[in-house]
Amino acid sequence: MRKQPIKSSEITPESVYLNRRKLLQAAGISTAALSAPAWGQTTIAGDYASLGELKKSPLSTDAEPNSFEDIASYNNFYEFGLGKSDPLQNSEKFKPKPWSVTIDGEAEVTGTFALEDILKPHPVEERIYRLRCVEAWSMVVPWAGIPLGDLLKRFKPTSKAKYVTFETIVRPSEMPGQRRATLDWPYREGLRMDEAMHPLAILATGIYGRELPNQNGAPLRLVVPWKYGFKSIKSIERISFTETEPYTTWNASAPQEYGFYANVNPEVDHPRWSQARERPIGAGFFASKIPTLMFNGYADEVAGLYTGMDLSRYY
Ligand SMILES: Nc1nc2c(c(=O)[nH]1)N[C@H]1C(S)=C(S)[C@@H](COP(=O)(O)O)O[C@H]1N2
Ligand SMILES: [Mo]
Repeated sequence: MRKQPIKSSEITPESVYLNRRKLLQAAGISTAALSAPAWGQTTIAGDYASLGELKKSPLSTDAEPNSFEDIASYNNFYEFGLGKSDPLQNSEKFKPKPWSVTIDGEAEVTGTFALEDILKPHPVEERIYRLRCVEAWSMVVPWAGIPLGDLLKRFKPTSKAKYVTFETIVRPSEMPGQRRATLDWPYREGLRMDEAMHPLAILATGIYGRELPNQNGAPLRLVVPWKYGFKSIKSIERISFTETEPYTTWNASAPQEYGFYANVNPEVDHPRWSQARERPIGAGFFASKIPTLMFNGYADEVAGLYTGMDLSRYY
């Protein structure tokens, strides 16, 4: 009897698999499209409006980005269902335009603003970041976005503003996942003020130089590259400044599994699996996992935010 699970190398040697993928790519065949169900929604970059010339950010990783198809067809967005292809399949009816964002809490400037108006003063940059999901997969995404801190400062947070929280829109008529209580809607996430002001944190409005697909969080989503993906809340309609640590959806649903901080940390395991390695999406299911880096590769930039904190306790 076979005691060990079948090794991937016995089924499809990695090199053969990768070469097959390269051959298909060279022939102009998208491997994502090949694996998409025949009846399903597909997605191509050309369906989305271009954002024009973007400033390239020196804060980008030099890792090779995933394809547009990978990024826009393998998603976590529970408002549209729990499966990775559900957000693409079920988000077609979602209307990200027109959009407004409410700013409230501990700030001098509060109110509800049209999205165009709050974004207007900020030049959009391209930031290539690795998104590391708590489920131990990752992908590399060329985001288009603006530094979060630059936008927040315009609302003049008061000295009482110690945290900033974000809420996803609630629209069950367009978001079928919200018709069931799979999470406590609205999806909520938060950052400590100094984290929110860090130049690496951005609000994204696009991928691959084009408007955000619905399944990636149109029209506005957070991206915090040193934290697990669940912090990067999608389709934001409210931003609040608070004095105390805010309620956050995943932390409230399973506090032993999802901390408030959610910093990528290969040394602190999830209670049900190791966080030491990750599976890059798009490399093929049988490709080797790669090591996860402390703070997702940004230890030099962000470790100072957590000096003196026990990261196994504040996970
Ligand atoms: N509103 C909302 N935001 C969300 C989620 C969600 O279910 N709802 N999933 C999170 C998780 S777990 C991840 S890994 C990222 C995935 O972003 P992507 O689909 O653009 O790769 O979105 C995050 N933001
Ligand atoms: Mo995630």
